[in-house]
Amino acid sequence: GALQPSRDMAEFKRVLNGAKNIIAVCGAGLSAASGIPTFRGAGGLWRKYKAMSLATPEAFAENPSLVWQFYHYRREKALLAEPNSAHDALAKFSIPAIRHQTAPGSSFAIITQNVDGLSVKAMDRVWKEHTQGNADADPEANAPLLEMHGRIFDVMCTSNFCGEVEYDKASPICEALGGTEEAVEKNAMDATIPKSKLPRCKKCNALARPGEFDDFSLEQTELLNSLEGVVWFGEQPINLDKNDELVAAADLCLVIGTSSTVYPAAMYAGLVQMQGGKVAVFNLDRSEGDDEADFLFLGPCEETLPEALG
Ligand code: BJW
Ligand code: ZN
Repeated sequence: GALQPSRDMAEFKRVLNGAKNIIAVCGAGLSAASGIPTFRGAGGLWRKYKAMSLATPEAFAENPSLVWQFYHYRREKALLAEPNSAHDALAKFSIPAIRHQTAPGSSFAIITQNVDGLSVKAMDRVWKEHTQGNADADPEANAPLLEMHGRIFDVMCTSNFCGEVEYDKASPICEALGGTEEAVEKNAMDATIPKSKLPRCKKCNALARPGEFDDFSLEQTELLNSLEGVVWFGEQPINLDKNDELVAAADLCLVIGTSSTVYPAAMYAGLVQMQGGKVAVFNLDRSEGDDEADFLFLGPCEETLPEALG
């Protein structure tokens, strides 16, 4: 990496102009301006409970009520949220005709750790606006969006033998969780909802967890083996092979709104640099490893990113 990251936007734009394979590695700070609390750092939600201690299979096994309140709270936030100008800037940049004005001939992919679905929402809207009437315009083919930690609206059966997963935007997800948001805000979670009143599998009535699986085309046995929750510590992030491919090909890595403390996402920038590529960090504050970056743009990414990519 550089001795001192550059803060020079004009210089960044020259690097962008010469980049061939660009990836964006995103974290909770990308959605902060949309009203979704981050995990760590200023405005991080969890004072009483550390997010790290809630986002684990062990925490869920020990106190599913507590973990469900955490997820219910965030589901409700995500339901109300709209993409902000940083999501929109990335979505616009995913359209080749737009991107190729600043980065001619380049490819682009978004790897997000966020489970809120806001990047998908931004992509849907921006692609519709810019490709009116062209049914062939396929965002996935042009700019993959990888939600490596899953999706918060997926709800998965905890029974190994069932395999039921539903995309469920119900608000509240179950009666007992309805209205518990306020207690979460006040740091007064009363995590004593009995299992029988927490979300249950619609097929076999076992306890359900926030979850998803990543490939609808798999055969049944493979399917059962590939079941994923929203990805908790110790669990395998989704579609890692695809991430690895994109990272291996990248010559420019944008690191956006992440503390860069959670692996494997936290190591992608370093890998890109090791193969000779450049790294540009967009973060409100200093973050892990940013002194190694080639560029560092401190400030709200909803302001810095539209400028950098526009
Ligand atoms: C703004 C802003 C604004 C605010 N503008 N910026 C290697 C070394 C050491 C440990 C490990 C290792 N490999 C694996 C591990 C273990 C573990 C790990 O990383 N532990 C660390 C704590 C050390 N990793 C795992 O267990 C992962 N699994 C794995 O590696 O499996 C391997 C495997 C392979 C094959 C088979 C089996 C296994 C899984 C990690 C799962 C993380 N899960 C969570 C919850 C997801 C669901 C949910 O959302 O609830 O993911 S935890 C939480 O952290 C969530 C986030 O996606 C993730 C990262 O957080 P993020 O996005 O960086 O947010 P914050 O809050 O930390 O930072 C926000 C930033 O934004 C701050 O910097 C602010 O300044 C900034 N900001 N406003 C710009 N407006
Ligand atoms: Zn089930």
